[in-house]
Amino acid sequence: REATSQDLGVISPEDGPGSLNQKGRILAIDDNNFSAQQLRAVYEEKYDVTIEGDMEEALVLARGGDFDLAVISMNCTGFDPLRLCSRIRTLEETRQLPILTLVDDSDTERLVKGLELGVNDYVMRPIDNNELAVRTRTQVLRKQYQDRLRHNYHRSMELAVTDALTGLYNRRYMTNHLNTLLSKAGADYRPVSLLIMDIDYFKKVNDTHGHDVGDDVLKQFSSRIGKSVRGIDLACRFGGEEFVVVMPDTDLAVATGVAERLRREVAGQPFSVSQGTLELDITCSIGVTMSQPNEQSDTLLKRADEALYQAKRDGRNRVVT
Ligand code: GH3
Ligand code: MG
Ligand code: MG
Ligand code: MG
Repeated sequence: REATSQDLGVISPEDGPGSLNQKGRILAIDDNNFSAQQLRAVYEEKYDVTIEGDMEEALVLARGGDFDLAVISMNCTGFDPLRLCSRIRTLEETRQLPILTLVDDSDTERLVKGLELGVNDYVMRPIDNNELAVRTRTQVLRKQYQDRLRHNYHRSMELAVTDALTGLYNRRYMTNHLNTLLSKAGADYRPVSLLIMDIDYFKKVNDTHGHDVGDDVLKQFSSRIGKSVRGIDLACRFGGEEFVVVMPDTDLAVATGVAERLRREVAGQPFSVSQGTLELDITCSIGVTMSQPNEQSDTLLKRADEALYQAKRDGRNRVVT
Protein backbone atom coordinates (compact mmCIF):
# COMPACT_ATOMS: atom_id res chain seq x y z
CA ARG A 1 0.00 0.00 0.00
CA GLU A 2 1.28 3.40 -0.91
CA ALA A 3 1.61 5.99 1.84
CA THR A 4 -1.17 8.57 1.76
CA SER A 5 -0.84 12.21 2.67
CA GLN A 6 -2.59 11.39 5.93
CA ASP A 7 0.01 8.77 6.91
CA LEU A 8 2.69 11.36 6.40
CA GLY A 9 0.88 13.89 8.53
CA VAL A 10 0.53 16.19 5.54
CA ILE A 11 -2.72 17.99 4.92
CA SER A 12 -3.70 18.03 1.29
CA PRO A 13 -6.18 20.55 -0.16
CA GLU A 14 -8.97 17.98 -0.45
CA ASP A 15 -8.76 17.34 3.31
CA GLY A 16 -9.79 20.91 4.07
CA PRO A 17 -13.14 22.17 5.26
CA GLY A 18 -15.83 21.49 2.70
CA SER A 19 -15.36 17.73 2.38
CA LEU A 20 -17.42 15.59 4.70
CA ASN A 21 -15.67 12.27 4.35
CA GLN A 22 -17.10 10.58 7.40
CA LYS A 23 -20.68 10.60 8.63
CA GLY A 24 -21.10 13.37 11.18
CA ARG A 25 -22.30 12.47 14.67
CA ILE A 26 -24.81 14.76 16.33
CA LEU A 27 -25.95 14.79 19.93
CA ALA A 28 -29.31 16.57 20.07
CA ILE A 29 -30.49 17.58 23.53
CA ASP A 30 -34.18 18.36 23.77
CA ASP A 31 -36.63 17.25 26.44
CA ASN A 32 -39.66 18.10 24.33
CA ASN A 33 -40.59 14.94 22.53
CA PHE A 34 -42.33 16.67 19.63
CA SER A 35 -39.50 19.03 18.67
CA ALA A 36 -36.93 16.26 19.28
CA GLN A 37 -38.66 14.15 16.64
CA GLN A 38 -38.57 17.09 14.24
CA LEU A 39 -34.81 17.33 14.76
CA ARG A 40 -34.44 13.63 14.13
CA ALA A 41 -36.34 14.00 10.86
CA VAL A 42 -34.05 16.82 9.68
CA TYR A 43 -30.82 15.04 10.60
CA GLU A 44 -31.52 11.34 10.17
CA GLU A 45 -30.53 11.04 6.54
CA LYS A 46 -27.13 12.74 6.67
CA TYR A 47 -25.96 12.20 10.24
CA ASP A 48 -25.77 9.68 13.03
CA VAL A 49 -28.07 11.42 15.46
CA THR A 50 -28.58 10.65 19.14
CA ILE A 51 -31.48 12.34 20.95
CA GLU A 52 -31.27 12.87 24.70
CA GLY A 53 -33.65 14.63 27.06
CA ASP A 54 -31.71 14.49 30.32
CA MET A 55 -28.80 16.79 31.12
CA GLU A 56 -26.64 14.34 33.10
CA GLU A 57 -27.18 11.59 30.52
CA ALA A 58 -26.31 14.07 27.77
CA LEU A 59 -23.05 14.91 29.53
CA VAL A 60 -22.15 11.23 29.87
CA LEU A 61 -22.79 10.78 26.15
CA ALA A 62 -20.87 13.93 25.22
CA ARG A 63 -17.85 12.86 27.28
CA GLY A 64 -17.60 9.42 25.78
CA GLY A 65 -19.33 9.71 22.47
CA ASP A 66 -16.90 11.30 20.05
CA PHE A 67 -19.61 13.61 18.68
CA ASP A 68 -19.06 16.34 16.10
CA LEU A 69 -21.80 18.66 17.32
CA ALA A 70 -24.16 19.19 20.27
CA VAL A 71 -27.50 20.72 19.30
CA ILE A 72 -29.19 22.10 22.39
CA SER A 73 -32.75 23.33 22.67
CA MET A 74 -32.97 26.43 24.83
CA ASN A 75 -36.59 25.48 25.55
CA CYS A 76 -35.69 22.50 27.72
CA THR A 77 -37.65 22.63 30.97
CA GLY A 78 -36.26 19.72 33.00
CA PHE A 79 -32.91 21.48 33.46
CA ASP A 80 -31.18 24.74 32.63
CA PRO A 81 -29.88 24.44 29.06
CA LEU A 82 -27.42 27.31 29.62
CA ARG A 83 -25.89 25.32 32.44
CA LEU A 84 -25.48 22.40 30.05
CA CYS A 85 -23.67 24.70 27.57
CA SER A 86 -21.40 25.88 30.34
CA ARG A 87 -20.61 22.34 31.51
CA ILE A 88 -19.78 21.22 27.98
CA ARG A 89 -17.43 24.18 27.55
CA THR A 90 -15.59 23.57 30.84
CA LEU A 91 -15.19 19.78 30.87
CA GLU A 92 -11.82 18.69 29.51
CA GLU A 93 -13.29 15.91 27.33
CA THR A 94 -15.97 18.10 25.76
CA ARG A 95 -14.52 21.59 25.48
CA GLN A 96 -13.77 21.06 21.77
CA LEU A 97 -17.33 19.98 21.00
CA PRO A 98 -19.16 22.68 19.01
CA ILE A 99 -22.59 23.73 20.29
CA LEU A 100 -25.50 24.94 18.22
CA THR A 101 -28.51 26.25 20.14
CA LEU A 102 -32.14 26.41 19.11
CA VAL A 103 -33.68 29.58 20.55
CA ASP A 104 -37.09 31.26 20.44
CA ASP A 105 -36.84 34.43 18.36
CA SER A 106 -38.08 36.40 21.37
CA ASP A 107 -35.47 34.97 23.71
CA THR A 108 -32.46 37.14 22.87
CA GLU A 109 -31.36 37.05 26.50
CA ARG A 110 -30.65 33.32 26.42
CA LEU A 111 -29.27 33.63 22.92
CA VAL A 112 -26.66 36.15 24.08
CA LYS A 113 -25.88 34.31 27.32
CA GLY A 114 -25.25 31.16 25.30
CA LEU A 115 -22.88 32.99 22.97
CA GLU A 116 -21.06 34.38 26.00
CA LEU A 117 -20.60 30.85 27.30
CA GLY A 118 -18.99 29.80 24.03
CA VAL A 119 -21.91 28.55 21.96
CA ASN A 120 -20.73 28.42 18.34
CA ASP A 121 -23.92 29.11 16.43
CA TYR A 122 -27.71 29.22 16.80
CA VAL A 123 -30.91 28.86 14.86
CA MET A 124 -34.02 30.83 15.77
CA ARG A 125 -37.42 29.28 16.30
CA PRO A 126 -39.56 28.82 14.31
CA ILE A 127 -36.86 26.72 12.69
CA ASP A 128 -36.16 26.97 8.99
CA ASN A 129 -34.97 23.47 8.10
CA ASN A 130 -32.65 24.66 5.35
CA GLU A 131 -30.98 27.12 7.66
CA LEU A 132 -30.59 24.44 10.32
CA ALA A 133 -29.05 22.06 7.78
CA VAL A 134 -26.51 24.61 6.53
CA ARG A 135 -25.44 25.83 9.97
CA THR A 136 -25.16 22.24 11.18
CA ARG A 137 -23.06 21.21 8.23
CA THR A 138 -20.63 24.09 8.77
CA GLN A 139 -20.10 23.19 12.43
CA VAL A 140 -19.67 19.48 11.74
CA LEU A 141 -17.16 20.10 8.94
CA ARG A 142 -15.13 22.50 11.05
CA LYS A 143 -15.04 20.02 13.93
CA GLN A 144 -13.91 17.19 11.67
CA TYR A 145 -11.24 19.37 10.11
CA GLN A 146 -9.97 20.45 13.53
CA ASP A 147 -9.88 16.84 14.70
CA ARG A 148 -7.74 15.96 11.69
CA LEU A 149 -5.35 18.84 12.37
CA ARG A 150 -5.08 17.84 16.01
CA HIS A 151 -4.43 14.23 15.06
CA ASN A 152 -1.73 15.21 12.57
CA TYR A 153 -0.15 17.52 15.10
CA HIS A 154 0.04 14.77 17.73
CA ARG A 155 1.36 12.35 15.13
CA SER A 156 4.19 14.68 14.11
CA MET A 157 5.06 15.35 17.77
CA GLU A 158 5.25 11.60 18.24
CA LEU A 159 7.47 11.15 15.18
CA ALA A 160 9.81 13.87 16.39
CA VAL A 161 10.61 12.05 19.62
CA THR A 162 10.57 8.47 18.33
CA ASP A 163 13.12 6.23 16.65
CA ALA A 164 11.58 5.08 13.37
CA LEU A 165 12.95 1.52 13.33
CA THR A 166 12.22 0.48 16.90
CA GLY A 167 9.49 2.84 18.12
CA LEU A 168 11.52 3.62 21.24
CA TYR A 169 12.25 7.23 22.18
CA ASN A 170 15.14 8.75 20.26
CA ARG A 171 18.39 10.06 21.65
CA ARG A 172 17.41 13.72 21.56
CA TYR A 173 14.25 13.14 23.55
CA MET A 174 16.07 11.01 26.12
CA THR A 175 18.79 13.64 26.56
CA ASN A 176 16.21 16.38 27.16
CA HIS A 177 14.34 14.16 29.58
CA LEU A 178 17.53 13.28 31.42
CA ASN A 179 18.63 16.90 31.71
CA THR A 180 15.20 17.84 33.06
CA LEU A 181 15.47 15.12 35.71
CA LEU A 182 19.00 16.14 36.64
CA SER A 183 18.13 19.81 36.92
CA LYS A 184 15.29 18.94 39.30
CA ALA A 185 17.74 17.19 41.57
CA GLY A 186 19.03 20.44 43.15
CA ALA A 187 17.28 21.16 46.47
CA ASP A 188 16.07 17.77 47.68
CA TYR A 189 18.51 15.70 45.71
CA ARG A 190 17.26 12.42 44.26
CA PRO A 191 19.56 10.17 42.30
CA VAL A 192 18.92 9.31 38.64
CA SER A 193 20.43 6.06 37.46
CA LEU A 194 21.23 5.27 33.88
CA LEU A 195 22.25 2.19 31.94
CA ILE A 196 23.71 1.78 28.46
CA MET A 197 23.30 -1.54 26.67
CA ASP A 198 25.17 -2.57 23.55
CA ILE A 199 24.45 -5.75 21.59
CA ASP A 200 27.44 -8.11 21.55
CA TYR A 201 29.07 -8.94 18.20
CA PHE A 202 26.19 -7.32 16.34
CA LYS A 203 28.32 -6.70 13.29
CA LYS A 204 28.55 -10.46 12.89
CA VAL A 205 24.74 -10.75 12.72
CA ASN A 206 24.70 -8.28 9.83
CA ASP A 207 27.70 -9.86 8.11
CA THR A 208 26.36 -13.40 8.41
CA HIS A 209 22.62 -12.94 7.88
CA GLY A 210 22.22 -9.56 6.22
CA HIS A 211 21.09 -6.13 7.26
CA ASP A 212 17.36 -7.00 7.29
CA VAL A 213 17.91 -9.73 9.85
CA GLY A 214 19.99 -7.23 11.82
CA ASP A 215 17.08 -4.78 11.73
CA ASP A 216 14.72 -7.49 12.87
CA VAL A 217 16.98 -8.26 15.84
CA LEU A 218 17.05 -4.56 16.74
CA LYS A 219 13.24 -4.43 16.70
CA GLN A 220 12.84 -7.51 18.87
CA PHE A 221 15.57 -6.35 21.20
CA SER A 222 13.76 -3.02 21.62
CA SER A 223 10.47 -4.72 22.22
CA ARG A 224 11.96 -6.86 25.00
CA ILE A 225 13.52 -3.79 26.60
CA GLY A 226 10.39 -1.69 26.22
CA LYS A 227 8.24 -4.38 27.82
CA SER A 228 10.46 -5.03 30.79
CA VAL A 229 11.42 -1.56 31.97
CA ARG A 230 9.30 -0.11 34.78
CA GLY A 231 6.66 2.54 34.19
CA ILE A 232 8.85 5.34 35.55
CA ASP A 233 11.84 4.38 33.39
CA LEU A 234 12.46 5.69 29.89
CA ALA A 235 14.05 3.49 27.23
CA CYS A 236 15.63 4.96 24.11
CA ARG A 237 17.63 3.89 21.09
CA PHE A 238 20.83 5.81 21.66
CA GLY A 239 22.47 4.92 18.36
CA GLY A 240 22.93 1.93 16.01
CA GLU A 241 22.78 -1.04 18.40
CA GLU A 242 23.06 0.89 21.63
CA PHE A 243 20.20 1.59 24.01
CA VAL A 244 19.85 3.73 27.11
CA VAL A 245 17.43 3.36 30.00
CA VAL A 246 16.94 6.36 32.31
CA MET A 247 15.72 5.49 35.81
CA PRO A 248 14.49 8.38 37.97
CA ASP A 249 14.60 8.11 41.78
CA THR A 250 16.68 4.96 41.53
CA ASP A 251 19.84 4.11 43.41
CA LEU A 252 22.71 2.10 42.02
CA ALA A 253 21.73 -1.20 43.64
CA VAL A 254 18.20 -1.10 42.20
CA ALA A 255 19.49 0.06 38.80
CA THR A 256 21.94 -2.83 38.71
CA GLY A 257 19.04 -5.17 39.44
CA VAL A 258 17.10 -3.70 36.50
CA ALA A 259 20.17 -4.11 34.25
CA GLU A 260 20.59 -7.73 35.25
CA ARG A 261 16.92 -8.41 34.56
CA LEU A 262 17.23 -6.79 31.09
CA ARG A 263 20.39 -8.78 30.35
CA ARG A 264 18.56 -12.02 31.13
CA GLU A 265 15.52 -10.91 29.15
CA VAL A 266 17.79 -10.74 26.08
CA ALA A 267 20.06 -13.74 26.66
CA GLY A 268 17.43 -16.04 28.15
CA GLN A 269 15.59 -16.82 24.95
CA PRO A 270 16.84 -16.93 21.35
CA PHE A 271 15.58 -14.35 18.83
CA SER A 272 13.38 -15.82 16.12
CA VAL A 273 14.01 -14.12 12.75
CA SER A 274 13.37 -14.64 9.02
CA GLN A 275 9.72 -15.62 9.61
CA GLY A 276 10.74 -18.13 12.26
CA THR A 277 13.20 -20.05 10.06
CA LEU A 278 16.21 -18.87 12.03
CA GLU A 279 16.96 -18.63 15.74
CA LEU A 280 19.79 -16.45 16.97
CA ASP A 281 21.35 -16.34 20.40
CA ILE A 282 21.79 -12.67 21.20
CA THR A 283 23.53 -11.21 24.22
CA CYS A 284 24.28 -7.69 25.33
CA SER A 285 26.64 -5.90 27.67
CA ILE A 286 25.43 -3.23 30.07
CA GLY A 287 27.09 -0.34 31.89
CA VAL A 288 25.28 1.19 34.88
CA THR A 289 25.89 4.40 36.77
CA MET A 290 24.15 6.80 39.15
CA SER A 291 24.11 10.60 39.10
CA GLN A 292 26.02 12.80 41.53
CA PRO A 293 24.47 16.05 42.79
CA ASN A 294 24.64 18.84 40.17
CA GLU A 295 25.78 16.48 37.45
CA GLN A 296 25.00 16.99 33.75
CA SER A 297 23.87 14.34 31.28
CA ASP A 298 27.16 14.21 29.34
CA THR A 299 29.35 13.11 32.25
CA LEU A 300 26.72 10.65 33.42
CA LEU A 301 26.55 9.09 29.96
CA LYS A 302 30.33 9.00 29.73
CA ARG A 303 30.60 7.10 33.02
CA ALA A 304 27.97 4.58 31.91
CA ASP A 305 29.86 4.16 28.63
CA GLU A 306 33.10 3.43 30.50
CA ALA A 307 31.30 0.76 32.55
CA LEU A 308 29.93 -0.68 29.32
CA TYR A 309 33.39 -0.99 27.81
CA GLN A 310 34.59 -2.66 30.96
CA ALA A 311 31.76 -5.19 30.51
CA LYS A 312 32.95 -5.78 26.93
CA ARG A 313 36.55 -6.27 28.06
CA ASP A 314 35.46 -8.61 30.84
CA GLY A 315 33.94 -10.95 28.24
CA ARG A 316 30.49 -9.49 27.29
CA ASN A 317 26.98 -10.68 28.29
CA ARG A 318 27.37 -9.02 31.66
CA VAL A 319 26.53 -5.97 33.76
CA VAL A 320 29.23 -3.65 35.11
CA THR A 321 28.47 -0.96 37.66
P1 GH3 B 1 30.75 -5.44 20.30
O1 GH3 B 1 30.43 -6.71 20.99
O2 GH3 B 1 32.13 -4.93 20.61
O3 GH3 B 1 29.73 -4.39 20.56
O4 GH3 B 1 30.73 -5.76 18.75
P2 GH3 B 1 29.76 -5.22 17.65
O5 GH3 B 1 29.94 -6.00 16.43
O6 GH3 B 1 28.38 -5.18 18.18
O7 GH3 B 1 30.23 -3.70 17.56
P3 GH3 B 1 30.41 -2.70 16.40
O8 GH3 B 1 30.24 -1.33 17.00
O9 GH3 B 1 31.72 -2.97 15.71
O10 GH3 B 1 29.24 -2.97 15.38
C1 GH3 B 1 27.97 -2.44 15.50
C2 GH3 B 1 27.27 -2.73 14.22
O11 GH3 B 1 25.91 -2.33 14.28
C3 GH3 B 1 27.86 -1.99 13.05
C4 GH3 B 1 26.68 -1.51 12.26
O12 GH3 B 1 26.70 -1.95 10.93
C5 GH3 B 1 25.50 -2.14 12.94
N1 GH3 B 1 24.33 -1.27 12.91
C6 GH3 B 1 24.20 -0.03 13.42
N2 GH3 B 1 22.96 0.43 13.19
C7 GH3 B 1 22.29 -0.53 12.52
C8 GH3 B 1 20.96 -0.63 12.00
O13 GH3 B 1 20.11 0.27 12.10
N3 GH3 B 1 20.60 -1.79 11.39
C9 GH3 B 1 21.49 -2.82 11.27
N4 GH3 B 1 21.07 -3.93 10.66
N5 GH3 B 1 22.74 -2.74 11.72
C10 GH3 B 1 23.14 -1.62 12.35
MG1 MG C 1 28.10 -0.31 19.55
MG1 MG D 1 31.16 -1.95 19.39
MG1 MG E 1 27.86 -4.04 19.84
